Amino acid sequence: MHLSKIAGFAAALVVAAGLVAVSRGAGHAPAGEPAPTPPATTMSDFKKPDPTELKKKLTAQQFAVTQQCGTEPPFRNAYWDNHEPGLYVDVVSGEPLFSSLDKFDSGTGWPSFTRPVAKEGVVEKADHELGMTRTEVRSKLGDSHLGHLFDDGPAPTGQRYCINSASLRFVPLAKMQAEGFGAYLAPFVKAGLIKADAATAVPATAATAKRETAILAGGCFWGVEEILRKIPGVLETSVGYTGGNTKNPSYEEVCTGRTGHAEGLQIVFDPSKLSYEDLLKVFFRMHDPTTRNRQHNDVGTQYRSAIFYTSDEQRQTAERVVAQTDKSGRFKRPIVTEITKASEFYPAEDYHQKYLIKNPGGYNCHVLVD
Ligand code: MHO
Repeated sequence: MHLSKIAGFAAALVVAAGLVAVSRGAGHAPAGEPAPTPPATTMSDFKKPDPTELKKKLTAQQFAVTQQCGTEPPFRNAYWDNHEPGLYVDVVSGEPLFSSLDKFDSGTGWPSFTRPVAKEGVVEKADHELGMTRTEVRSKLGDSHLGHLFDDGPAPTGQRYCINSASLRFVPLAKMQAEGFGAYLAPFVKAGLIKADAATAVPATAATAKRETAILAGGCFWGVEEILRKIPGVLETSVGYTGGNTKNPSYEEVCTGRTGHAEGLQIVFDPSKLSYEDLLKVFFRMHDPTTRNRQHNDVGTQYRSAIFYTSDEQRQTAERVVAQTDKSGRFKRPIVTEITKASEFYPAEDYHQKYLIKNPGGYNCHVLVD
């Protein structure tokens, strides 16, 4: 671990010496601009969960990096090569830390920024490990270890915040408003990435927007979420356990196949943009509803195909879509998808949420077909 950080450090020195041209349009807003106000949610209320709780919520790597000052491998992490516009927040506390506008390709294999979104949002500490003095960067509220700060960055600050992806969660620009980070949109407007009216518009997830909830199960929830979260009209998704009897089940318990729970996806969608019927049609294009208690390699009741309806209207639509799909000849065998009234939905551990964003190339047995 330490060695890879030294290697990255050496690579950065090469970069700093001008041997490799890597700086790419970092810093779109002048340094020293007033820091935006924190998002609507009062972050200062944040209470860090105890280590046992955190171990359940985080991946082993997220825990090692944020709680034990670990270092993830370069190039094999979620965000080193992410070029999407948006905000990077602390994976533990959700506090805003870095902006894509300040991100640059450092060549080190770690996400690198010229500055944090707010200087007072991070804590810089001398670190004398590895026989050299470096500056450790930690988050203020979560007190997560984030990475290190070096003085060899590009303009406008000349600094390089070398950050572990494992300490971050990325909020795409399009979701910032809805997730309560509207106060951080102004620099993106200035950079021409979003229109001013879009930044001030009422977010789609506000109380005024129409919201309907659907709960679907179709095998390993990682792949189900990865496909459905991107369907236009889908506002929010969360993976979890539902349809069984055990209260607050853990992933390990559900894995035994004895809780009766299915790995499911709770979907909040805007019915004026996406009808429940169309959502179900997508559902039948992304999993095999004809294999009972099984989806590809994954076998067990937790992998069953199921529609958990949240209204009688949804039940009727589900029955109709199943009958139509059966008749259409799309599948050679009959559909065995269970249609059941929704019961309590228990959100899964944090490390399962948006799993394939956090673990690009991770296990996925779902594809969306025509
Ligand atoms: N076959 C996969 C399923 C994961 S899914 C979240 C695994 O064992 O990792 O059930």
